[in-house]
Amino acid sequence: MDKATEQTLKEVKQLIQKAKRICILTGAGVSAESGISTFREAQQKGNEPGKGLWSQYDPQQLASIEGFLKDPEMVWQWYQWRREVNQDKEPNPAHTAIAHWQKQAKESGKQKVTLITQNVDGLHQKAGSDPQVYEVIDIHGNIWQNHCLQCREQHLEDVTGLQQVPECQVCGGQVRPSVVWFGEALDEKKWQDGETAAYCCDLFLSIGTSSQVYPAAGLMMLAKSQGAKIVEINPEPTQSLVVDYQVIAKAGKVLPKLID
Ligand code: BJW
Ligand code: ZN
Repeated sequence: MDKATEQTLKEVKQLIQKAKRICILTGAGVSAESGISTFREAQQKGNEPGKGLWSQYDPQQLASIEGFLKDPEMVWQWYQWRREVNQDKEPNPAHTAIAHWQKQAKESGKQKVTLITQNVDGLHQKAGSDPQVYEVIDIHGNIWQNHCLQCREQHLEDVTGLQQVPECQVCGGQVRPSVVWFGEALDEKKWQDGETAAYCCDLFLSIGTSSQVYPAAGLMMLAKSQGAKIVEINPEPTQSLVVDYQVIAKAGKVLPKLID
């Protein structure tokens, strides 16, 4: 690690120690070190090299309501494939450090740490950021859950290996993954909780996200408008103008150092 990064880390560590209300926004980069392709990387490479079938499709087209309506089977199979790829993946030191921080903050009562994740892979939860215990908001949903497109009934049955779109037993509609696609509104309660956390925080950490997808990307601006310090952790820094501290490094490398 170079001198400049070491210095930034030192300053960010001090900010972390002083902060009372922390809001963390994570993106796909946090799961990269667990072996899950980031969204835009997948877009460039066509998911994973050698994964023939999907290399000809654009994830941005598939992760949309238009994509599903046009070819439900193909989109369903894409999610089935991603679930298969994700099922053996484990949290990495970035997930663990955040979970540890949430636990420590709750026990000491000295800090409030809200985690907002755009990731649907469930790895934060697997690392111990349990939404039943801590403030954890999965604003883009969860790839492991399904619901009916038509009546929104949750479908809890095991769909492992199922290649055809399941039919809703209540209304006969199509069952889909419970994730937020392009063009869809985010869950109102989750979004309100996320906005409140960003609005009230004194320190905002943006970790492993390209900050290109709205409304999530707007949370950083909201925090800044209320005087919060903004820290970004990303090996490829974004162009965001509101960032106060840029930690140009992998999340799994630096988060355990920042939070101990
Ligand atoms: C590392 C690392 C390491 C690598 N350590 N870092 C305003 C302006 C312009 C457009 C819009 C706007 N408002 C809305 C829109 C439209 C659209 C949008 O934002 N489009 C943009 C592309 C321009 N937004 C929407 O449609 C949203 N809905 C909406 O606004 O609805 C309005 C409405 C209201 C009322 C009624 C109806 C509608 C919904 C957005 C949903 C996004 N869904 C997805 C798919 C989820 C399901 C799935 O996974 O299949 O969410 S898209 C995809 O992008 C996914 C991600 O959560 C999201 C964000 O991506 P993320 O996490 O930032 O990943 P990457 O790949 O972009 O970046 C990874 C980063 O990690 C990189 O920077 C790397 O360098 C870094 N990295 N290794 C740390 N080791
Ligand atoms: Zn239904």
